[in-house]
Amino acid sequence: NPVQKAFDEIESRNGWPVHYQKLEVISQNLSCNAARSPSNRSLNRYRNVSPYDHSRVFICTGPTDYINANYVKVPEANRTYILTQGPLPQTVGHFWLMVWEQQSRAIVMLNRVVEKNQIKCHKYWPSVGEASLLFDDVGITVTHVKEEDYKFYTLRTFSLGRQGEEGSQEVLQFHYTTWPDFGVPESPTTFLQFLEHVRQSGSLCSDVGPAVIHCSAGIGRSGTLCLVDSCLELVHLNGIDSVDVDQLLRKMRTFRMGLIQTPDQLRFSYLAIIQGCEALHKGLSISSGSPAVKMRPRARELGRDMEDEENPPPPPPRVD
Ligand code: PTR
Ligand code: PTR
Repeated sequence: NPVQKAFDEIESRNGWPVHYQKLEVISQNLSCNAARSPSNRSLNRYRNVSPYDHSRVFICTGPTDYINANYVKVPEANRTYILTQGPLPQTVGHFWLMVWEQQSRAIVMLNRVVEKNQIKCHKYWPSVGEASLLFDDVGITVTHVKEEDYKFYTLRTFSLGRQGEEGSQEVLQFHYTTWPDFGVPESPTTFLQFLEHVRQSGSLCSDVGPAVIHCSAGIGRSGTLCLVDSCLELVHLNGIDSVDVDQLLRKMRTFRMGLIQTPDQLRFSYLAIIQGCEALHKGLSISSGSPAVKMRPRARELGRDMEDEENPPPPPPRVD
């Protein structure tokens, strides 16, 4: 298995920082003009994280055509993802309008609203039992339909509607609540269970609109998830020998800058790919067929997504 072989080789010489740095190249000559235009500047969460013009997602029927989001396309794996920053108070309407226009079936959120005592993302959805939220600037209404808690993530279902348009759209939000920024999940096992659940929902399939993947900047954690998912899909379609993890990451970085932010996130991607691969090889699903632990509704603490790292949820068990 070439991925395992590369992993062992890098691991044996403590080579992750150097290996990661060698990937950080290119793309500097791709323009980000829309992000820098005076009317759009306040729509970016971070000054150093901008969408490339060539792959940015346009909003077609809104007050602006701009959002800090890119398509990341991996046609050989039949995947197109939208990667975006965690919405700001002034971009929440734009965010939901993008989900509506793109007919996305799911939002995958990999950060918490508050991390290290700072707001990393505006809470853009209504809580359980709360009234629907109406975003006036875009005419979108978001209603909370249901919520299920798992040990390391929450799955919410929303219903979207738009003033003056027919019909409604059901959108799932898979919210992984235990992944620190610039860090990695405790083990690949729980992460693969999460990814398996996203995949089983059909939200990543090419017959529905692209899933919207975000964290705070929409590059580090989001990039990790997409790289692992695409590589495992390639393994499934063409076998492990067809997969060049580094090469695929380089390619994905031409769609959105900075995907995967640390050597350890890259190492974690390799680990998750290797573990998912072993399960596929045995004819199992990527998470070895072991389902995520579901919490009884009573066990849920209110406002968990507002919690910060002072009181993190219990760490996952180490299985590897
Ligand atoms: N200005 C921040 C920085 O470079 O530190 C931008 C940033 C923030 C980049 C978070 C990545 C971050 O992580 P993630 O993409 O996982 O939210
Ligand atoms: N927060 C990062 C930084 O400015 O250092 C964001 C970033 C990282 C931006 C890498 C671009 C990067 O380059 P590339 O994706 O082309 O390797």
